[in-house]
Amino acid sequence: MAKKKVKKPLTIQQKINRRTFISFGVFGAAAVGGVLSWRWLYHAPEEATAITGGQRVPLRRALNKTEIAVRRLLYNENHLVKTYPKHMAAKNVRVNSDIGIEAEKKFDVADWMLEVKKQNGDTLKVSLDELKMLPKTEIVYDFKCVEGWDQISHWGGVKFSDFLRHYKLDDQTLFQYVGMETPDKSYYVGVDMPSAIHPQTIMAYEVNSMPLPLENGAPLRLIIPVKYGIKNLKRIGTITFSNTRPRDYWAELGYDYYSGL
Ligand SMILES: Nc1nc2c(c(=O)[nH]1)N[C@H]1C(S)=C(S)[C@@H](COP(=O)(O)O)O[C@H]1N2
Ligand SMILES: [Mo]
Repeated sequence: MAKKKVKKPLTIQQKINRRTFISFGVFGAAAVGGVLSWRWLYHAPEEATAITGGQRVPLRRALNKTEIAVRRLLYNENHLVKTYPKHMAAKNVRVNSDIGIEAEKKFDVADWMLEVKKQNGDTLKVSLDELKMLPKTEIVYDFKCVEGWDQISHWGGVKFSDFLRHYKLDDQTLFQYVGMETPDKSYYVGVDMPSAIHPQTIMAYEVNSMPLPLENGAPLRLIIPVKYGIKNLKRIGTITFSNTRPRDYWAELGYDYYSGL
């Protein structure tokens, strides 16, 4: 019968030595790994300066992934923003910021038409009267500006999703983003599709049941309650659809592209 080889048990000192060796090994590998990944990131190409810029490509990729994950965790696109009874709406609606709609700039509401540029190159032109024939949606909610003020206000217009459906633009919702610009192209926003087709997002032509004043965005402005004021573009001129982020006035200046509430 073959004699079983008996392993000699390790002494305490041997055990300590072995553990020390292993932990230094692990620690050292981690350190080398850290330095290597830092060098990899440091030498990685810089992203093109566009919507966002000045970051290494892999880092931006990670940032974007984190943004999406955090958003899914904290924010459900289907939740409804709190609404209020009409009597609680401010009688004097604030006017804030007029980029692209400056009073001295010549603009005639009568000449205005909404331009929708489809991805296949087709352009659809819609008049205000045509928009007013669609079902009207009203909302009273707390409008919030990143500058620190908010105001309960009452808006009326066409639900963006109703508009898309009516003009057979449903296929455009397969794109990830909607871009909107003022007719003079000096103020512009990009909005993720889930927020654009959110049931409370409207293109408003009324405030307090009256036609929208020019300084609040006449003839048509975006009211997107799931976003801060900066995304609520006044005087929509053109609408586009894309899978890349449309240019965004405030994101270019460092504000959060998403700007959700
Ligand atoms: N064309 C245009 N739209 C705009 C702006 C602007 O400067 N130009 N400012 C935005 C900001 S920062 C806010 S808070 C709201 C203000 O809308 P209100 O003037 O109707 O209160 O409009 C948004 N839409
Ligand atoms: Mo704002």
